[in-house]
Amino acid sequence: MEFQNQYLKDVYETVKKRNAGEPEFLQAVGEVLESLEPVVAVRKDFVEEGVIDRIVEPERMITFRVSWVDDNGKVQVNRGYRVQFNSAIGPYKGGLRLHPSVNASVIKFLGFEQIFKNSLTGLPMGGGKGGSDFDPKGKSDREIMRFCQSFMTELCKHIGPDTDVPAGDIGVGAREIGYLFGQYKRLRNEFTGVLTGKGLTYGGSLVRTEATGYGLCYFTEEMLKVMKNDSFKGKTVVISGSGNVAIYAAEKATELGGKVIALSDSNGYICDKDGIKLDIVKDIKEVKRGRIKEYAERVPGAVYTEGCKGIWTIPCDIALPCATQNELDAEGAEALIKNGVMVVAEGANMPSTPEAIAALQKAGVLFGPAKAANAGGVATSGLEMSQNSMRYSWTFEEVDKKLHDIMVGIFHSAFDAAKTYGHEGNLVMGANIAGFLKVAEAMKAQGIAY
Ligand code: NDP
Ligand code: 2IT
Repeated sequence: MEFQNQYLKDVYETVKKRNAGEPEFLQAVGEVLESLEPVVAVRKDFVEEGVIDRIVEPERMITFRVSWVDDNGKVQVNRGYRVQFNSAIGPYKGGLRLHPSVNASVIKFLGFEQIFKNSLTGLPMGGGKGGSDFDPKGKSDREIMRFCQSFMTELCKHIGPDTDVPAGDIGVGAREIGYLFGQYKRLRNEFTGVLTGKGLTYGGSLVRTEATGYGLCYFTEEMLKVMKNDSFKGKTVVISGSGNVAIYAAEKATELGGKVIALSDSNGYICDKDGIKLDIVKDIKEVKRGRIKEYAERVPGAVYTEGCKGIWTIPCDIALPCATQNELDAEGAEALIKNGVMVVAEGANMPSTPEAIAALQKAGVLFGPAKAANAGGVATSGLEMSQNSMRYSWTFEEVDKKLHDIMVGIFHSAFDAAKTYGHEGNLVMGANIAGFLKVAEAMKAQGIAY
């Protein structure tokens, strides 16, 4: 990480010292600080107010024991986390991730990115994130329920509809949100919009399930239109992952005229040159909670390849990484470039390594960064919060239209900020700068707590 500005350099040194051994967090902070070079050059006030020193330190980090009893009567212990990173523009907001790779570094990188993403949506939401190293794979519904109840028994002391509003992320979907919500209500005797991604029968919003994937495609469509006078029509699309984000990105990409030919999970990827049949994917992943490999067993002509990284060697026009952090590295980027990729837009959080981003940008590939491109999920969570406060429900069309307009707005905020600060076309810088400015102004206005 090379900084020209001495203040940014000093801040990053402190962050490195204070968060040693947290590579994902340092990666996320490094990228944002780099983007802020042209901002600090003209905004001495932010330097004087220590805004950047403050924004890189979470307001609060909660770590707790989650003990639960498995189906064999054996006691299991996991570690739970919630980082309440920044509340300058609204209550903490962000998902919960259940995956064995979860640790403080992963939760802090996600919480940090969430600050800027939420700001970009234009809705009043601060940044937070949480989760546990619990592995949901192979667990029964009852085990998931007992884990979620134990997790919420502690988490409920720290959250609330005007304080901190969690939602889903990897390993947390409608089933888990239901168990978490039930336990919150039981413990607090309160029916409130304390979580988003709720079921439609108890305060959930239409379109929240589809929102991240749909939003990613609305963003990508606008990026193609403005920057290349083009669209999804007739394009070959490769999508990594086969979870919530990947499935609904595939659905909308297909609706917009693209042909999705590949999906993956952590074991391997499938390629179906005729176009992926999403009803089969939904049955495998959403109904049976199975593996993507089963697609090739069910669909003649589809091919399964072991190992997930090879997915980027499939020739495509549009690549949408929708699985996890650092899944697209320099090698993957080079393979995409060699095969003539036109657009990479991130559905997952930080899926591309810094080396991959540099290679793609150098090759002139349109690059839509996660903070902007995947903000549709949390934006629709924000719309769920509004509907809960009003005790009202909008129709599918109403929410979808608002989501579409928010994604188009996010593209233009990022595009315009990049231009204003002298880096036209660089949406990584544009998204970081536009997201930062609103939060920084709010932090400055609210003063420093001595
Ligand atoms: P899901 O749990 O629904 O699906 C995750 C998918 O990614 C699965 O196919 C999973 O495969 C794969 N995956 C997870 N970890 C790895 C890994 N280490 N290596 C390879 N593949 C992996 O999660 P989501 O679809 O909700 O989340 C996907 C990404 O999108 C995450 O980065 C998340 O932070 C981000 N995101 C999610 C939002 C949401 O609203 N849900 C909003 C914005 C961003 P397997 O089954 O083998 O584990
Ligand atoms: O990374 C994300 O933006 C999410 N997992 C969604 C968060 C939310 O509060 O809906």
